[in-house]
Amino acid sequence: MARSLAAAATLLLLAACRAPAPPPARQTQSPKAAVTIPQEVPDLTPPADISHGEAPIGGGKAEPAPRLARLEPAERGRVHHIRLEMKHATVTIAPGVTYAAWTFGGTVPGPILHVRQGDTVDFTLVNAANIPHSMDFHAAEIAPSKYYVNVLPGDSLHYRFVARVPGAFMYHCGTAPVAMHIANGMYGALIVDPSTPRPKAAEYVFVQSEFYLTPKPAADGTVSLDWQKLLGQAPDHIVFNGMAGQYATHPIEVRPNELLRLYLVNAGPNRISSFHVVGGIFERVYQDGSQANPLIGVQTVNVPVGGGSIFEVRLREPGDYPFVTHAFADATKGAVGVLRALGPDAHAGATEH
Ligand SMILES: [Cu+2]
Repeated sequence: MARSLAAAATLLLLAACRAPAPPPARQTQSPKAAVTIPQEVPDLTPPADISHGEAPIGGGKAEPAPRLARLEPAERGRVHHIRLEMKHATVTIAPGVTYAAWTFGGTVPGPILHVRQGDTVDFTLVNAANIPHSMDFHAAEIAPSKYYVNVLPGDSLHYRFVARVPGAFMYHCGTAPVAMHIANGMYGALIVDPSTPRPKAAEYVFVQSEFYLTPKPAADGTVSLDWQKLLGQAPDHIVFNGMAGQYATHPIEVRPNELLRLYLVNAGPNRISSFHVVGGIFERVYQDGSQANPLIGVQTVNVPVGGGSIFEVRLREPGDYPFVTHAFADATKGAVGVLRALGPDAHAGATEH
């Protein structure tokens, strides 16, 4: 019995030795190679030592951020002559990262435009770039086939529209493929105040957007769009007003208990913004800018891609209050800032504890 078992084992061993060789792909993978596959291990050192400190937070006397978020008042006239030049430019999108962008006016986002309900926008678009571009104003009600047309290099386009509906509107290049033109930086915000003015507040505009980077910089050090990453919706940076974490390193100084009005326009091109102020509860949220039925007493509200909502909040005591998209992969990638409540209380009766 023992002998027959030994003989069977020998036969099995011989059979194994004669077995066909494994496929070449497997043969070339040594055990050492298998264990040296790089792992994406996050750095567990927090950039800042407070809740939601997803980026380093600036201390001491605050310097202005590279891009001011404060909303300038609308000009008094009822007709706004706006001329935007489309040009390709190098912009800084994160510390040490320069991007070969397509722009309205040389910046990403383009200029924040501000008018009142019923005002006329008299618009001239000039193409100073070397490929066709166009303009789509979400605040306008006009025929895209007439006005949102491609403008050739060196050419221009002029049209007018009435900003009939109040809100926080996106504008963007609508030339196909639109995702490419938006991801390269061709967007901005147009704020339309209602004809009955909103209550006085400190007002700020944030345009959220994404950048998808080529793995290696060009010879001049700039990175540019990685189209496959865009299609896979895997951005490298998600930013407010064109630069990762700029309002964390340069907090926005406000006063305790003053009414803050935050306009959040989500340019995308892909990611929903789940906007939230840490340590605050929104008094009112005008969803997608609608005046009807504002949300009252809410914590987090989604802003769809291509939409813009208006958030009102008061910070109840001095301190640093991060604002984020609560989709935290996106906050980690740069969509975080800080509102710093400092100085005298905006009104008596502030909570003390
Ligand atoms: Cu374009």
